Amino acid sequence: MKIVIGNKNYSSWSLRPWLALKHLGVEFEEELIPLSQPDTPQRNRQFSPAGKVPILIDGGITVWESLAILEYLAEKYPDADLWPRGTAARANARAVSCEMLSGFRALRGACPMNLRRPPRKLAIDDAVKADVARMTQIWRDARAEHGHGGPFLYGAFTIADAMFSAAATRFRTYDIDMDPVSRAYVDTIHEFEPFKAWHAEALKETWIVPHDEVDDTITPG
Ligand SMILES: N[C@@H](CCC(=O)N[C@@H](CS)C(=O)NCC(=O)O)C(=O)O
Repeated sequence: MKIVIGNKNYSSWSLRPWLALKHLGVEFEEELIPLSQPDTPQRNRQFSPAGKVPILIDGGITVWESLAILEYLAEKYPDADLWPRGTAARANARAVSCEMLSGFRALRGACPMNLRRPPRKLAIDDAVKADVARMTQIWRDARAEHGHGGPFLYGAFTIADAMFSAAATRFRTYDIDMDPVSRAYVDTIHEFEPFKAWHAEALKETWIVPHDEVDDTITPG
């Protein structure tokens, strides 16, 4: 299998299926196509007509869209429980993963994933605050209702954690206020070995994507 990804520092959508691949412990190749270069869409379109990363190639099968890739992996490796086992937990995990895929646009726009940015507080507007409130409610509810078997949303690592992983980094990078349950969850993502491996590689990158470099710092308090 091969996964085509963007820069590890900025490509939040690439992070998601890459984490699942590492978690599965399967062998895979990766090809990194830097984001926001003049030839980026053209290079991405060599692999997928959608022209965006991530893209998974498994023999003759090409899958794009992060959640579709994760679904493909769940189907290919059914014993890995990439979705939680219980029907209620699985339904909930699917619903919140779809929310992540299609929503939280204010938070994603104002606080791009940028793993190299030293953590500093950012002034956030009401739309971002509303996204933060909804996201942390999802995390608290999942942890309370389904998270008894481990530190992830549904206990063990699942696709829902892959989907929220990039968001968790934003909470640290922009020093966003959160409740203790959400803070513990953000820490869990940062301590997850596959995430640490991605993060270490991100820190070595030197490409700059200017529109993802947000530096509107405010004085805390
Ligand atoms: N909904 C897509 C979003 C994919 C996406 O927007 N990827 C970005 C990188 S994170 C991209 O390829 N951008 C193309 C570019 O920068 O030219 C998914 O979930 O995979």
